[in-house]
Amino acid sequence: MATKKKSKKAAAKKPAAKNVLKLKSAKGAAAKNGLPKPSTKPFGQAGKALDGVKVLDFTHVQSGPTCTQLLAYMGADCIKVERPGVGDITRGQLRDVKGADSLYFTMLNGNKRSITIDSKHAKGKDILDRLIKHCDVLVENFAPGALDRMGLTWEYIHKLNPRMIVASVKGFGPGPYEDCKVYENVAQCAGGSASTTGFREGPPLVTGSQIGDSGTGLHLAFGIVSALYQRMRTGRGQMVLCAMQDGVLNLARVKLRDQQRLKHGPLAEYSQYGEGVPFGSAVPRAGNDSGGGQPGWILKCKGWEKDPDAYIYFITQAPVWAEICDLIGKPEWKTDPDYSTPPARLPRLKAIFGTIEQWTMTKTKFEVMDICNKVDIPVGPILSMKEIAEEKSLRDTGTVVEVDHPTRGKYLTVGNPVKMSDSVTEVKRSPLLGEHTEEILTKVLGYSAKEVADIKTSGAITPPEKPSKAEAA
Ligand code: CAO
Repeated sequence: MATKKKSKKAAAKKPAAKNVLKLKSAKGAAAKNGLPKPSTKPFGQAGKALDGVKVLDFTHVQSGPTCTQLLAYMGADCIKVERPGVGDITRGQLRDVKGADSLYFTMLNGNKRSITIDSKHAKGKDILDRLIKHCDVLVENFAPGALDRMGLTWEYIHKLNPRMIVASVKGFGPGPYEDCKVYENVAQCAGGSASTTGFREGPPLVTGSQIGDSGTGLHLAFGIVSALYQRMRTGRGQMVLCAMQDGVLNLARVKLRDQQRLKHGPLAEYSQYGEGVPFGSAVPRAGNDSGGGQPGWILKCKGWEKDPDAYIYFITQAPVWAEICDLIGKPEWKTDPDYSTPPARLPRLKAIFGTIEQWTMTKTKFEVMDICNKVDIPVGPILSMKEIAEEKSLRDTGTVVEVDHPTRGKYLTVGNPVKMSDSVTEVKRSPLLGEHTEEILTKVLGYSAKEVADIKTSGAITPPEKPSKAEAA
């Protein structure tokens, strides 16, 4: 004991220099990794994750813009190239306010700058060349072959800027459909989502979530960030391709899991098993069955007769079965061999959920949520978009953000769903068509005032003049 005490004392007396030395060697190790010294700035004040990354944003509609908006939220400078006079087609689609950019556009193009360039005009090509030399990443989601037809092949871009990452969304990867144009629902159908969504008795269904467009945009953003990281080692760019079919399949992978399980017998957690309906050779539609090993279903709540969203998703998670039995007034099910174990319950799920529903129908979805969560039963209210738009906690976290727009006024958008402690997102409104053309030409690309004047008269950044009636005649 005495020795221990002595050594403790001795340690306390050790000169601080030893500790300093240790810190020094830790610093040395960090330097060997090529990492700078840890910032001493407070978290959230050391810039943003993608500060300094320059993106030539050649995207349109939804999949590509989702990707570049995420990059912009993370701090990248996204320069959106749009066709003079027209812009991204979604500016004018599903318009709700006359003369203002649609919500379709504004909600997918925040935090970006807009420049108009006719990519098929000789001077327009010159501007694009300068942008390619300036930027780190080119993102596009044109129809297959469109970028090549502009003369912007991979070989051309790579020669001009070997560090450039060229990232594309296409409908399909190489194969029989590679030349096809693809929209959201085509991808949902071709990626295995539609055949596994809906009710057994009904047709395939597409989902309201844009897993083909926004889902693929998300995948592409991950590819771009990975390519940027690899470039730190290799010094060169690469092509990044995300096919929408692949993106949907990645999100529907549990169904490919089930396809393989089918070979070994029926899928016991699908309610058709309990109902005695035989399985075919492909994964069936499973209605509202839970995708995992804990059975769940959507149940009516108080007010369902008038409110189409008065429902709750209820999961009969095995570890809280006793709590469920007590809540719904069936304490005897805790010990009844027909109900007490998960396998015993599987053939009876429909009746079990029917009984639970008798209880949920006496409560609002929020009351069910409160009561069940107190005893750890996993449930989820079916929230309408109105409820989500008004939900205070989503506003507080910056997931739903209100921004002001010069022509449409205030609108709601979805902020960055990824929250980072040292890269804080400030959501900014989408740009007007060509709002930053002059700024980018002069401040980013270094064109002189005289050159800008020439470009303006050349027609490379302005819509083609309509011929006067006299000329047309
Ligand atoms: N200046 C001049 N021309 C321009 C231009 C510019 N700034 N920007 C685009 N264009 C031209 C393209 O060069 C192309 O011309 P050509 O076909 O004559 O070479 C033309 O505009 C149309 O491009 P597009 O074929 O991509 O557009 P589309 O409306 O016909 O098709 C879509 C739209 C989405 C089906 C198709 O782009 C596509 O399949 N993209 C890949 C998959 C994808 O992203 N789908 C998601 C759609 S929703 O997010």
